[in-house]
Amino acid sequence: MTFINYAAREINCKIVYYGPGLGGKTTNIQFVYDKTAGGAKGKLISLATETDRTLFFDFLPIELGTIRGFRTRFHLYTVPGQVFYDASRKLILKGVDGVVFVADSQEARMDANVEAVHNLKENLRENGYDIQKIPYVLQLNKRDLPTAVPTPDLVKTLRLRNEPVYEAVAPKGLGVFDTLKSVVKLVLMDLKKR
Ligand SMILES: Nc1nc2c(ncn2[C@@H]2O[C@H](COP(=O)(O)OP(=O)(O)OP(=O)(O)O)[C@@H](O)[C@H]2O)c(=O)[nH]1
Ligand SMILES: [Mg+2]
Repeated sequence: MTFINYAAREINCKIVYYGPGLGGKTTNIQFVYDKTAGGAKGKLISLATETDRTLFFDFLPIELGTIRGFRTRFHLYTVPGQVFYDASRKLILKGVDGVVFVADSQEARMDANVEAVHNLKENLRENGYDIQKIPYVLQLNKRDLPTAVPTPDLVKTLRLRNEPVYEAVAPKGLGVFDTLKSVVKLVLMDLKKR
């Protein structure tokens, strides 16, 4: 639900990072925050538990230039991945324009990945969105770990449609901006269609 403010000549889009607990969603937007120039970013707001797990969401507004005279602002959100925060996840998906699924490549997290994909589908549906149609990118994070499952296997299990797939090591920033640029592009293409 892109918000276009004609008076202020602004386009506001919402991107949600979704995925299993500890998969690296917060690390992704933390990296974006660290590498984005001061003028182009707002405050990174994180509501976290004492152990740095996302409690409600993280929020980061960034500005990505102008399109036909409109300033475009992307609001990046992460959901809390822990299973019992489902009500928060559902709420955070309201008004979403694009989704990044951050998968944890570790073998031991495969069930959690599959469950999170299923949970995303369900929560999108309950908010009136179709996972087959919404701008969507799959990120395979934690590629640096020795227990990482081979990429083709992850793709086979987790890819939902022909969505773009990126390998990532979020703390090092590998794949982080490729993923973001890709979902931004899909959101803007989607916007053009309307
Ligand atoms: N080795 C490695 N560790 C990572 C990677 N990405 C994230 N981590 C670590 O994994 C832990 C969890 O990362 P977060 O970004 O907090 O995970 P999250 O998905 O936001 O977790 P929740 O908020 O609980 O849903 C942190 O200790 C990160 O440093 C990666 O690519 N490789
Ligand atoms: Mg988090």
